[in-house]
Amino acid sequence: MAKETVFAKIVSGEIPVQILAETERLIAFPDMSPQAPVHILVIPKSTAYENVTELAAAEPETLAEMIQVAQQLADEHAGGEYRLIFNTGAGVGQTVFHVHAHVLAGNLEESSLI
Ligand code: DGP
Repeated sequence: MAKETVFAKIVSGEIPVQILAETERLIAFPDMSPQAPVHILVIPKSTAYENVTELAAAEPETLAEMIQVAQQLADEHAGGEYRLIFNTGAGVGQTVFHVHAHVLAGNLEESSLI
C-alpha cells in the first residue's frame, strides 16, 4: 500500500502539473527534473500501489494501459521510440513510492537513467 506521496497531491490537483495524457485510471505529466529531451511520468490515479510489482499483481490491465499511453506519448512527442523505466526500491533510485513509469525519448546518450 502506497503512503501519501507527492504524486497523490498531483492526482488530487493540490499540486498543479501540465497534464499530457489522462484516462479514467491514469495521468501523465512532465518530470520536474528531466533526464532526457522527452521525460514524462505516467502514473495510476490510484494511490494503492508503491511499485510496478504490486500494480502488475493487482491490476495488470492498468499496467497495460500505462504502456499504451507511453507509446501514445512517444508517438506525439518523439517519433514513436521510447525507453520505459520503473524504479522499484530505494536502492535503485526510487524516491516516490507511488508506482510511476518514466517515459524517456529523444537523444538518450546524456541520460543518467540507463
Ligand atoms: P523515481 O526516482 O523513479 O522515484 O522518480 C521520481 C521522479 O518524480 C523524479 O524523476 C522527479 C519526479 N518528481 C518528484 N516530485 C515531482 C513533482 O512534484 N512534480 C513533477 N512533475 N515531478 C516530480
